[in-house]
Amino acid sequence: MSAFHSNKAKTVSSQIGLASAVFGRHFTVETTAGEWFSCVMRGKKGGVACGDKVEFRITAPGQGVIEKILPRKTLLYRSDAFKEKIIAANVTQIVIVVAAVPSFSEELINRCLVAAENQNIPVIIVLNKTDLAEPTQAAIRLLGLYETLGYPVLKLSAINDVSALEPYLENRLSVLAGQSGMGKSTILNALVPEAQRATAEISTVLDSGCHTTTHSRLYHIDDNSAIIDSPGIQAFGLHYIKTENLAWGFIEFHPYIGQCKFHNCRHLNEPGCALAYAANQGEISTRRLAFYHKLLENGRE
Ligand SMILES: Nc1nc2c(ncn2[C@@H]2O[C@H](COP(=O)(O)OP(=O)(O)O)[C@@H](O)[C@H]2O)c(=O)[nH]1
Ligand SMILES: [Mg+2]
Ligand SMILES: [Zn+2]
Repeated sequence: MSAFHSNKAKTVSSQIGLASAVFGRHFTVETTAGEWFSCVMRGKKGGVACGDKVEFRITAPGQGVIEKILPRKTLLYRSDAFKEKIIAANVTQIVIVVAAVPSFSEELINRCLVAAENQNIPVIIVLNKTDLAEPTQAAIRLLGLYETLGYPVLKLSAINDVSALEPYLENRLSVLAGQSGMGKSTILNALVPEAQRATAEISTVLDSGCHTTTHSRLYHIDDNSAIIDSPGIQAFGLHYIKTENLAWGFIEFHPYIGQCKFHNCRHLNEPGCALAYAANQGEISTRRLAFYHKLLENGRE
């Protein structure tokens, strides 16, 4: 072969892969052939998220440079006034994990639901640690509201058995969301034994500052199902949701949007507000309307 041809052969090796691990500016990209490459992004740009389909060029055995992120089907991210952080790309389901012990934040559930509705991503809520029977009762009552809104609430004791979760994960790319200590790593290790994510003991104050999960990773469950574990999902800044779009994040508000007396009603104290009326009539939950108000008024960081 001439020198011309062999040079050319070196430069045409652009490939498509899946970003399956993100460590700051370093990425693992895997191909459908099952090869793994340690990659960086071309130039200074970051922005590759776990779950991204990328175009990359092999630069050395096992190494590559990501040249392009392919268009995303969904993008789950959070932001405050200063910066935004991508949590995962292309996910088709969010699994919110909560447990009665330690106590969970209902506000975080609501923030997560707003982000999910914004991207049209289905959600399931997993109530873990149901072996802790007594505290679990109160959590079941609280989560009843979300069940009536149409979000499945699955009761689980991950230290015993996660098989009830498996059918929900089939043929989807899911992302695990939830505060530290809820049992996400325990669930993941049970689903994907080779994951071996470190589980954290959260019994002491010292431990609570030590997050053992430090980077985003995608784990294959089978050929068509995978799950992403992401550290960035404890806080859920919604700075990017515009005021006029916030109500759309509350699924049961949808029928009332546009029915208020004022077309630019913010659903606070305006006269003729259809949402306030619906809450008075018991058609929507005052708890959810209060979360809406909180997000509207206190900023969405
Ligand atoms: N009782 C009980 N404890 C659990 C269960 N699942 C996880 N844990 C414990 O909760 C703690 C936090 O779990 P971990 O998986 O690290 O939570 P993560 O921070 O959400 O990843 C660990 O001590 C786990 O052993 C469960 O189903 N029942
Ligand atoms: Mg963990
Ligand atoms: Zn209104």
